[in-house]
Parts: sequence; structure tokens; C-alpha cells
Amino acid sequence: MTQNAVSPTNLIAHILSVAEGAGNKPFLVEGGRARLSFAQLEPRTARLAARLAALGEKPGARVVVQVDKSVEAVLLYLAALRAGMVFVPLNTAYTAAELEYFVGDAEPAVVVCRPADEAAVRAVAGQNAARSPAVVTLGADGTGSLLDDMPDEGAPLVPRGGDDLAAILYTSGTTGRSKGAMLTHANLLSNALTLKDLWRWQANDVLIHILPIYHVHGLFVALHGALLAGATVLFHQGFDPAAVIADFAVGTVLMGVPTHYTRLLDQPKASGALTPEACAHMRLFISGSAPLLTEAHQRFEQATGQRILERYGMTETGMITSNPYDGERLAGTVGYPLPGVAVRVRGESGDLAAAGEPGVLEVRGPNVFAGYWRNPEKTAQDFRADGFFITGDVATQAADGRITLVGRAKDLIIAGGLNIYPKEIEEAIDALPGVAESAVIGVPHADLGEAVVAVVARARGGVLGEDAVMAGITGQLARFKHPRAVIIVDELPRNAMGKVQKAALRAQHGALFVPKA
Ligand code: MCA
Ligand code: AMP
Repeated sequence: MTQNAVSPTNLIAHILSVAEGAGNKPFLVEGGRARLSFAQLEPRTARLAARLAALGEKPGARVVVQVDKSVEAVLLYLAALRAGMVFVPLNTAYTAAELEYFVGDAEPAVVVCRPADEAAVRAVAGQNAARSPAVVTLGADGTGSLLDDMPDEGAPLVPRGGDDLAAILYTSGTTGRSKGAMLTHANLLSNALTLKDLWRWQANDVLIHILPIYHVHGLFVALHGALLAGATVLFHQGFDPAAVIADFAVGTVLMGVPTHYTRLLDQPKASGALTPEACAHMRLFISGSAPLLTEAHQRFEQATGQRILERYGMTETGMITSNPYDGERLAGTVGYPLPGVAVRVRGESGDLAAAGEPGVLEVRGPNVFAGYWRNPEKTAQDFRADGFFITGDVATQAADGRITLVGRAKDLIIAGGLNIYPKEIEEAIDALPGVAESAVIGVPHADLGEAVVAVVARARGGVLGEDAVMAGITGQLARFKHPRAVIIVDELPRNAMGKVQKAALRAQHGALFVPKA
């Protein structure tokens, strides 16, 4: 349903029109140096879009991108939108084995990878795709074959409408296989415009950007806010708490996962104290992607005099709820549904839950994705007939509409803001020699919120060591999914129905990573 380029629901047209108004103002600043101005967005995305077109990209084609965070990587995202392509960013921690699946599933026309990964990516891309994609490189320092052979002429903006796909973001599935969430221009733009108003983005804001740019949080929630406000971004490659505290003197907004906030709180006083004075220039601290403990919320307020604003969202939906900007930011709650977003809570009986009663949260709105890529069955399973998407998060809704997340119906571990599905790890471990079966659980972890623990039953009469389990999954699964502890047992506990009792395992091993009082 392609409309014209200035369609009110074309994300990149919006971004470029804001950029035009912002002129020579810096957009991305790295290490104190202005790296990209708003005025440069138009010509640089135009040339990069022409380069992508020359690589064989056509509107609607996918570009799979697994590169380090850099100014050029941001330009690549915007250029892909401009070329009318579908941007498919991947976690840089994924192994070649994981990449093979994504390339096979997304069937991209182009894969952009780090220079060091080129040979491995070429092998994977050649093997699996029905049609071999072009493979080009982009390094953290902004060099690579993508930027060689840049055409002199830029490409005009390819018209795409609100219902056209802007991005596919993979999110792990309960079956152990990742599914691609199809996000349209209208999905991304509506959510970004809503958050711009709700969080009071202004042109004089300065965002401290510490998140990776391959997930909704860092790529969309953070960058779109700054882009639509014409605000400057202090771009950090990784997370160095002292460097972030130093930036509080000039910044106004920070977005992070709870691990970022607990690490800031645990920062030794000598390397930059977290004080009300140090934070006086900051107006907004936002947390999301994982539950922020009430204790961290309170400690942060005691230290800085400011209350973290916690919000809740998903890859499939963008942001769903937010604590209020002006009203009470209540610790342990994720606030109210965003304007234009409808939520409801369905109890175990299947009926809508009464106020305060727990149930699975469902959501409907312009932010909700267009379905799972090439997976109509899963899409049908996760949507109600009236268009509500079933999140799998267990929540209560108070009479005034405020949402509190109380658990998850889905078997999901969130470590440091990254989602990890136990099934994927269990399948990898179960395939190893000497293993009868395994149960992967999340247990409380002071730094990451939750940590992965694998309880592995050895095959009858077999010999199995923890090291063999770890060695067996290395190379198959990204590091962040690796268990922080492997416990070998003779058999897993089961209930009368024969089902593995994960709750019992969590109770038994729950104190593994909690510092003793
Ligand atoms: C790194 N490691 C991890 C994690 N990150 N292990 C478990 N969980 C993690 N999250 C491992 C590495 O493999 C490495 O292992 C060791 O920890 C140190 O790695 P390093 O790169 O130094 O880690 P770090 O820089 O300390 O990173 C921790 C982090 C990072 C800053 C918390 O994970 C992060 O940026 N998380 C944010 C993720 C995010 O953007 N989530 C949003 C998803 P080894 O030493 O063994 O090699 S979007 C979303 O959820 C929705 C839409 C929403 O609501 O936002
Ligand atoms: P993802 O699939 O990476 O988009 O992660 C989405 C999931 O992260 C949600 O379904 C929630 O389970 C969780 N999540 C996001 N924000 C919060 C939050 N503020 N508190 C608790 N869980 C959250």
C-alpha cells in the first residue's frame, strides 16, 4: 500500500524534514567531537541509499546488518529506510551458526557485517540463502567495503507508506527459534511521536546514548526521540559508568536497562559521584526492558533527588505503557497505557480480569506489529480476533488504569535487558553426548537481574562434566546466553504429570548469585 514520499506515515520523510529544520546543529557527538550534523543527514543518507541500490537492493528487500555501534551504522539504518528497504539489525554477539538461521529466514539482498566476520558471513550467506546476498563490511571506525565505491549522486527518497515494512527485528521464540517481528513505518512513527509528546522531547535536549543499536530500545525509542525533536545525542560505544556520569553535566536525558542504573549506583565515589549536583542538568532518567527493583528506584532517588521513569514495551509493540512525566512515578509499576494504545488483562478463566486481579496483558494500537515474518501460524496464535496482541506478560491493572507487571506466562529469562529463551539453550545442551535432558532457569543476579543456570541430567551410566557442557555450546550460542552455572544431576525433578519442576529448581538454586548478607 505504497503512498507518496511525503506520506504522513513515512518515518524517514518525517526524520529528514526535522533534520532540515535543525540545520548545522550536531546530531551525533562522540568523545566530545561532533561527528554528524542534522544538515549532513540528507546528503549522506542519499548517497548511502544509492550505494545500497547499486548493490542490488530494491524496495521491500531486506538488509541484514550485524555491525558494531558507530555513526555510520546509524546512517546505514536511515539510508535503508530511505531506499525503501527493510532493516534487519542483529545482536553483534550472535555466532555464525545463529547468523545462518537469520540469513536463511530473512532472505536478504544485502548482508552488512564487521570486516573480521566477512569470511564466515560469506560462507553462511552462500550456503543458505535461496539467492545469495551481496556481502559488504562496515567497521567500528567507519571503514569497510560498504563505504568504498560510493556513488557521487545521492538517491531520492523511495516512496513508502505507513503499512510498508521499515524493519524486521528478531525476537526469540518459545519454540527455541527466533521469529521476525514485522514493524511498519506507521508502527515506528506513531510510537515515536507519542513518546516525543509524553516525555517532552525538545530541540534543546541532549540524549546520553549508551544502548546497543540492534534492539528496539537503543535503535527506536532512544534514537527516534532525538531525531524527531532535532536533539543532540552523546553517542557512547559501550557502557562506562564514569563517562556517563561525566556527561550528566551537559546531558538532559538518559535511557537504560536496570543493570545500567545499578552499575551507576555502585560506582565508587572517586570516579564521579552520583549526587543531586552532578545530575542537576539532567531532566529525565528512563528505565525499561526488564524490571527495575523498587530498591534501585529508591536508592537512585536518594542519591540524585530524581525519580527514574519506568516504562514497558516489547519488540513486537514498541512502548506500551509509561509512568507519567508529571504525575507519580511509582516504583515497581510501569505506569499507564500510552495515548492511543489499548490494553486489557485476561485472567486464567479467559474472562477479563477485575481491577487488581492478575492476568495476561493484551495490547492493541497503531504501535502493534504487522505479524511474524513468514509465520502466519504463530501470528494467528498470538492475536485475538479483535486485533489485540497477547504479550505473555502477567500484569494487574488498578482501577485508575495503572499497570504493574507481576510475572511472565512465557518461559523467558531477561539478563541485563537481553531476552533469553530457555528452550533454545536446552535444545543445544540436550543434543550433546552424555546428556539425558536439561532444564534451563533464570535465578536472581545482583548485576544482571537474572542469570542463566543450566541443570543437566547425565545420560544413564554416562560421564559428564560442566566443562564439556560449556564447550559443547560454545560457537553455537551467543555468549550472553551461556549459563553462568552448570549443575550436573542424575535426574531432573518431575511432578506427578511428568513435567519438569522448574519452580523447584529455581527455589533450590535461587541464592547462587545473591551476595550473602
Ligand atoms: C554481556 N554479557 C552478558 C550480557 N551482556 N551476559 C548476560 N546478559 C547480558 N545482558 C556477557 C558477555 O558475553 C561477556 O561474557 C561479559 O558479559 C561482559 O561483556 P561486556 O560486553 O563487557 O558486557 P557489558 O558491557 O558489561 O554489557 C552489559 C550491559 C549490556 C551493558 C547490560 O548487556 C547491555 O547493553 N544491555 C542492554 C540490552 C538492550 O538494549 N536491551 C533492550 C532490548 P564473557 O566475559 O564470558 O565473554 S529491547 C526490549 O527489551 C524492549 C523493546 C524494551 O522494552 O526495551
Ligand atoms: P523483547 O522481546 O526484547 O522486546 O522484550 C520484551 C519483554 O521485556 C516484555 O515482554 C517484558 O517481559 C520485558 N520488559 C520490558 N520492559 C519491562 C519493564 N519495565 N519491566 C519488566 N519487564 C519489562
